[in-house]
Amino acid sequence: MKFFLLSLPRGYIPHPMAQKTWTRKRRQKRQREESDRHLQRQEARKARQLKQGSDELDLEESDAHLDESLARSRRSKSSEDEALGEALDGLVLRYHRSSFEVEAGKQRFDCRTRSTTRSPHPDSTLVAVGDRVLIQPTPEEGEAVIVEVLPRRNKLSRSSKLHEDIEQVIVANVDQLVIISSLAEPYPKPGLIDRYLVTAAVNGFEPLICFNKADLDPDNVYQELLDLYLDLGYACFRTSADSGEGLDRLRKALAGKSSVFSGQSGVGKSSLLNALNPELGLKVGEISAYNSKGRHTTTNSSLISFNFGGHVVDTPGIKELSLWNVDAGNLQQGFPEILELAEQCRFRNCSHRHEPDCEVLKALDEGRLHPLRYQNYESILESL
Ligand SMILES: Nc1nc2c(ncn2[C@@H]2O[C@H](COP(=O)(O)OP(=O)(O)OP(=O)(O)O)[C@@H](O)[C@H]2O)c(=O)[nH]1
Ligand SMILES: [Mg+2]
Ligand SMILES: [Zn+2]
Repeated sequence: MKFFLLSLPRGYIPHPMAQKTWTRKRRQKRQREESDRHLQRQEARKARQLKQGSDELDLEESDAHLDESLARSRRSKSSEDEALGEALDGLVLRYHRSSFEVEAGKQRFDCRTRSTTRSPHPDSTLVAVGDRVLIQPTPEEGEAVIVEVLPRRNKLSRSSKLHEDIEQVIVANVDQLVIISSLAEPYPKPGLIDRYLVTAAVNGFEPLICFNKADLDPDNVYQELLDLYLDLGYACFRTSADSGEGLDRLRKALAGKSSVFSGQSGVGKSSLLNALNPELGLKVGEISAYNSKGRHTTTNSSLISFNFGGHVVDTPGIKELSLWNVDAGNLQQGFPEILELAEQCRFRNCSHRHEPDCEVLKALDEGRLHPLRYQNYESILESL
């Protein structure tokens, strides 16, 4: 149709109906192109936002939020040539609205990044909580610029929901990953626990599993689940921020270490931290705030020092953990019992799903491998 119209002789006056169709089609095409351009702009903005910082990502990102963050980064860009003070070593405590709170010596600075900020990790979140950085103060009291991000010892990452190929670093440089689950409101999600265990094994964290809200499970309904992880050799805790059960033991495991608390929203991460160290006064969800949709009370990760030594990063609740850097080859590191059985499989690269002489499938059949763990292994493998 397009070619037909284009090849018409000059001066040809189309039939009014044909003219109408032609104009409508041109308008539709223009609208389509405009909407494509809008989508591309939105995607690019989201990608930039994701690379900036790792927080607030579980929350629905409104366009207003993205616009605000862009306006701020423009503002910091306009002053890129201002005089800067001497470089200081700093630790990133918090990310909030495109600005990083950094501790350097005894001082705290409100820091921004620049287009020239150097980083050894070009393909991941530019600055994450827990990062060691070099900052240079600006003439503005209490403000500084992050000039360099130092190499990360390890990192708790996941792939971004919006862009699977972007690494989102939730926290960097911690020793222990404390997987917080609750025995009720919400009920434990073993699938999520196993995803965390895989992340911990692949990224070199010591995993601790904490089952909170023990006061809501007086009959020990989940004892079998706790025993399952205990038998596998993981450090497990049954705690209650309300009654104080298990807190002494957990405090001992955290003292002097750097840890991160992570888990679903509403499981009691912030409540537990307040109970462990009452002066913290972290904001917690209102009583019975939990509902099946989850409520995000903590909206930004922050690094907090314990009064009994060591520090911890309290993080916003997550709904799911999309694994980063995990493939069929290293997945079994999070399933040590499967890794051990795999040594006796006929094939070295056995996936333990359909291969002949598979020791894992045999163990599953004979009840030597817990079906829940096999089910989670298989479902993670399928999701990779
Ligand atoms: N019964 C009982 N309730 C608890 C316990 N710990 C926390 N809660 C309640 O659970 C709700 C959520 O607690 P938060 O500490 O805000 O949970 P969170 O994991 O920090 O949640 P996000 O910040 O949204 O990720 C609050 O109403 C707490 O009072 C507990 O051990 N027992
Ligand atoms: Mg919280
Ligand atoms: Zn096998």
